[in-house]
Amino acid sequence: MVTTKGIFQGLARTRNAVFSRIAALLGASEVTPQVWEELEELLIQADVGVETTLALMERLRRRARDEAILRADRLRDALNEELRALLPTPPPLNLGGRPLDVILIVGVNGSGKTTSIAKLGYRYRQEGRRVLLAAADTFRAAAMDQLRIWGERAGCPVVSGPEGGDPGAVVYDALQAARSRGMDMVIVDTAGRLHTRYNLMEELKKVRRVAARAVEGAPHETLLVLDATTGQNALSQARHFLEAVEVTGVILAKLDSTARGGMVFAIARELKLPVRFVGTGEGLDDLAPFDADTFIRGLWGE
Ligand SMILES: Nc1nc2c(ncn2[C@@H]2O[C@H](COP(=O)(O)OP(=O)(O)OP(=O)(O)O)[C@@H](O)[C@H]2O)c(=O)[nH]1
Ligand SMILES: [Mg+2]
Repeated sequence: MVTTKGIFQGLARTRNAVFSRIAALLGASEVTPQVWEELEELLIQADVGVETTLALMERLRRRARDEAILRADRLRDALNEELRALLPTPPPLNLGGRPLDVILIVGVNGSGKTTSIAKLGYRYRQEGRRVLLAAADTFRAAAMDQLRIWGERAGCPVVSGPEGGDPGAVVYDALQAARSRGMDMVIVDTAGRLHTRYNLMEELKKVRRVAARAVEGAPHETLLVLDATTGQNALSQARHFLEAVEVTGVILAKLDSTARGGMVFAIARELKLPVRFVGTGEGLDDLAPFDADTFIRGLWGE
């Protein structure tokens, strides 16, 4: 049996390294200039991002003035509200209600794409979906083998092609195979090499075109996997993807390995993308659907 780690446990490092210090800081009786200064520093440490931190600080200062906030515990309540306001609740994922859902997974190499795909496949299979995985990362034979192994564990068949082959052809084959085998969901793994960024982005566009021609409206979701341990770098990488392909949401992998959970706020504010899932470990069960209230309570340890 695999253990289930929710967002709460996934946030242990962020909570212990940063938010417990913010809680301690804002447990103090009075809001002093030093409290403001330290709060700003701690938010940046949590990888909320400079831009988002400055915007938050400005809103908090204004509220402190307008609402005559003098006590730090009231400032903490205001911070909580402002953090929550940064995470609007998105509409449900655009999945279900059609014969075949197609999810495209993109992201730089090593970010956690293949692992996240296995976890997603496992999760949807448990919900009774019939899930097929497409190994469109044809650049490395090892990448396809890795997906095949994960697919076996997750109970999802995998369609791949020859090493170095056309990723578009793999997607085409996978969609045909899904139809003929009565599957109702295909999750597509893609390559993530940034040093050939131009080719990568052209490849992703082609994969999308192939999917769109084969299945109406596909891909129905394009999820960008970001490695939470890389903090603000992940955001700049994300921007390159957003320039080239339409991304509908984020999977934030490796949240358990980092104190940078504050990234979620920067992703929402600066990329305008909803975080849909977070990775909380290396097991099949270590993927939690993102929920803003649970996330924020998890930061404070509530
Ligand atoms: N702790 C932890 N590790 C993770 C998580 N997600 C992925 N990993 C690890 O991160 C490493 C890279 O994951 P992959 O899924 O291979 O990443 P990828 O994006 O497919 O990489 P490429 O195929 O090389 O582009 C692996 O060692 C995974 O076990 C997570 O949520 N938590
Ligand atoms: Mg991979």
